[in-house]
This record gives sequence, C-alpha cells and structure tokens, in this order.
Amino acid sequence: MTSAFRRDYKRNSAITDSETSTNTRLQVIFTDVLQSLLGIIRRHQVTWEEYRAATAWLTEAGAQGYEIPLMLDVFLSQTVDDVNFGAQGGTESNVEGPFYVPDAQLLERPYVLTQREGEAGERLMFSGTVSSTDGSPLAGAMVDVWQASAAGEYSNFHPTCPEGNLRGRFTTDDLGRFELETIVPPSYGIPDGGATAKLLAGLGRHLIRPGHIHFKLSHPTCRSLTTQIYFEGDPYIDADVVGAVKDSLIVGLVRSDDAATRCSYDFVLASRNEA
Ligand code: MBD
Ligand code: FE
Repeated sequence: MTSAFRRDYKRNSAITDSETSTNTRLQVIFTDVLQSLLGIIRRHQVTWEEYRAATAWLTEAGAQGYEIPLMLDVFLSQTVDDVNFGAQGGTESNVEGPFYVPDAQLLERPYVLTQREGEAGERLMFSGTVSSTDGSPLAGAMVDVWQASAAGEYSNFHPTCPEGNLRGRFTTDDLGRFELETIVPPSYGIPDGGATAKLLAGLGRHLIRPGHIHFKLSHPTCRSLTTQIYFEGDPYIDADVVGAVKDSLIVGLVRSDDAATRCSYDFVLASRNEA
C-alpha cells in the first residue's frame, strides 16, 4: 500500500514538488486530496465503468448551474464552518449555503420581507436585537435575510419564484432592535432531479433540511456574522441533510389564535476590540 502510494505520488510529482517550486498551500492541499483519491481508487479497485459514471455525474452537475456549489455545501461546508469557528464569542456562525445573493432590496419600516401577493405560508413576526460582545446594543446594524418559500423555492435560483422574493436587507433601530414580518419556512427539500439529489438518492439519504432563515449581520465596530435560525419542533431538526443545526440557533415559535406567529432572537456580534 505504502509503495503504491509513493509511486502515484512520484508519477505526479512534476506538478507538486519540483526543486524550484515553493510549497504553496494549493500544492500541499491538492497533493493531499489527490493522494486520498488515488488511495480510494486502489482500495476499492474502481472500475472504468465507475470512473466514467463519476465523470458523467460531474459533467451533468456542472451543466446544471448551482448543482456543484450545492453538492459541496451539502457535503463539506459544515466542516469548513467547524474548523473556522473561532473563540471570538457571540452568536454561533452557520453555513451560508448556495443561495445567497448580495445587494438584496433595502426595506423600509415596518419591515416586511419582499414577497408575492398572498405569499403562501404561516405569517411570522420575527423580532430581536443585535448587540456586541462588549454588551452594547448595535444601532444601525445591517441585517441581510434570505429564506425559501413555503414551496421550498429560493428566488433567483428556482424558476418558479420571482427575483428577490423572500430576500431583503434592513437596519436595527437606535436600541439595536428590529422586527421583520415574513413566513415560517417549512422543512426544505434540496432541488429534486438535480445531480445532488440523484447522488443523495443513490446513497439512500433524504434531501431535507429543517426550515431555516439565513442571516448575515454586520456593523462597523464588529466582525460580520453569517448564520441561520431554526425552529423548535421542526420534524427534521435532528436530521438535517447538511448536518448544520446548532442548539444555540433554534428558536421557539409562539402561536396565538388572533395574531401572527412570533419568534425572537438576540444576535451578538464579536467586537473588533477583543482579541
Ligand atoms: C440550503 O438551502 C442551504 O441552506 C444549505 C446550507 C445547503 C443546501 C441548501
Ligand atoms: Fe438554505
């Protein structure tokens, strides 16, 4: 095994360790990736048929627009989040996912997330605050929100959903508070029929993420934060296909007979003054 590894490595060494090259991070990491893959091919005696199926799958995924980022986000992003989550304190980070679009519409008070007339779904008043790890409320913090519709569509990616739908940016008030009207996002299935869904089906795995709302929060005095909020009682809260749910990011929904469902979350951004 070891000698086979060494031979593979040597055969490819022209691009990875010539005398003159510096040991760049690309060389170090790609060499590791390649050695792992070559080891897998040997260990499982991968056939030409399997190799061609993998090539065809990647070609298909590449032709489907967002399927490659989606696949990488499903299988790898949670671990990238893990290794990058520092000790800076504040609200825990969470993966961005493949469906973020910058420069979403700036909302005016009272904040209602951009939506179709009669947008399907359970009305939700999401309130909260944004403060700093040094304890001060953050007035004028920018909050950038995006989520799937009740039918599990993200605008700008799913053709059935108008551009900019259920996306928006707004700022906190003088006391760092905000209130946003939107809908409760139900459990969300990653797009059926795509290469990622096909792979998951082949693995015998479901396609579902628990309902979630994505947030990006920023303020000049703090580090920016990308995270997601999940909802207590969601049937997939312990079975996220991405494995990204963190206990500290789950909120309860308060339902009442005569008003919209409510929830709240107090976000804390890491102060830049701290180490
Ligand atoms: C999503 O909607 C998502 O948020 C993540 C992280 C991965 C796939 C689809
Ligand atoms: Fe998402």
